[in-house]
Amino acid sequence: MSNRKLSKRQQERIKSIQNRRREQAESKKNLYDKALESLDGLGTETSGSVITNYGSQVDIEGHSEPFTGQIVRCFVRANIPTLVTGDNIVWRPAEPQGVVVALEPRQSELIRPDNYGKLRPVAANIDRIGVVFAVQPEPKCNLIDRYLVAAEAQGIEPFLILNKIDLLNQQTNSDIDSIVSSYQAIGYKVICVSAIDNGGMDQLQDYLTDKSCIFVGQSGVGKSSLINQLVPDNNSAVGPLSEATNEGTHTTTASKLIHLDKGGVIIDSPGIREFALTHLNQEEIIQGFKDFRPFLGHCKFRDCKHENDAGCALVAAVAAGKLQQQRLDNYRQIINSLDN
Ligand SMILES: Nc1nc2c(ncn2[C@@H]2O[C@H](COP(=O)(O)OP(=O)(O)OP(=O)(O)O)[C@@H](O)[C@H]2O)c(=O)[nH]1
Ligand SMILES: [Mg+2]
Ligand SMILES: [Zn+2]
Repeated sequence: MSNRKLSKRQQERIKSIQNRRREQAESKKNLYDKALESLDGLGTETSGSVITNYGSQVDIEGHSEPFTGQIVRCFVRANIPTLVTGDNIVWRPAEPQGVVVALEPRQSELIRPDNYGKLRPVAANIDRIGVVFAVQPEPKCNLIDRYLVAAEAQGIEPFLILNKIDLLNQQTNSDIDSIVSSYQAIGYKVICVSAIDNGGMDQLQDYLTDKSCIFVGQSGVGKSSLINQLVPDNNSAVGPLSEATNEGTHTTTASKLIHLDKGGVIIDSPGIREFALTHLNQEEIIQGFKDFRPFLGHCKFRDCKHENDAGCALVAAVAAGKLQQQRLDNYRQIINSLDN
């Protein structure tokens, strides 16, 4: 009896979820149909790429004549997955807005789970991830390591950018130096720059030329400032650090693709506080610590947790000075955070 009751209730719940989904899909479709009615002279299909996604609409750049290089605001056909900066698309021109009608397959994508655990692409078709940190706000190596793991898992080459070297002084110098040298020791490229006095910018410019790169990192590290320096025509909003906390104030709210004068593209992205890695399994995470790789498979026990287990090859490597304690700590922190 109770079984039947339960299953009836379950059935009702499922029905109501399905109804809600149908209503949502229909309202999205109605919006799209209404939007189409308001358009004049829908043109033939042509290629383009996504510059910025504003939610219900996107800015795209035309790839073929007569729209080459033009930025056009577009609606997005209802059945298309969430578009992100860097996506290649098919669109149809119209007045006053165009319509995106198809998404081309992605060569690469940076993805991360949103606050509800749902996977969201961040950017597409990128070949490098520039993880930006700065003398101020204080660097968070755990966040840097999370970006490195995500990049390794996605097969996109990461590198590091230390910004605001104009602020280095005796007090900050040794801490920052040790962060830079620790990542260099692992084999990551670290480019040290200042967006204020232009120090190191030529090296950064050369490293980005002809590549498709995204700048990621904490709010306030100077991602947008660096892009404004790299591309003088670009005028992205830049915001001060909070006086109370010395943290960034989340100035950039949507990713944006910008062309580099010497070739290649750079994507500015909103600063983030945390980067969950719940979409990766333990194996993918540990493989993302590339300095661990020589020691993996050498622990005494196959199910070693690399905590206080006897015969742990990673712990031994730290004791022998072959691996950094901070990296092992960050790995453990990431693994423990997966349970929450
Ligand atoms: N001293 C110094 N300040 C800098 C430098 N680069 C950026 N800033 C300052 O740092 C603050 C934050 O810069 P933004 O470019 O807005 O930082 P962001 O990383 O884009 O921040 P979000 O968009 O919030 O993620 C601003 O007050 C900039 O003027 C630098 O090289 N040196
Ligand atoms: Mg910004
Ligand atoms: Zn171990």
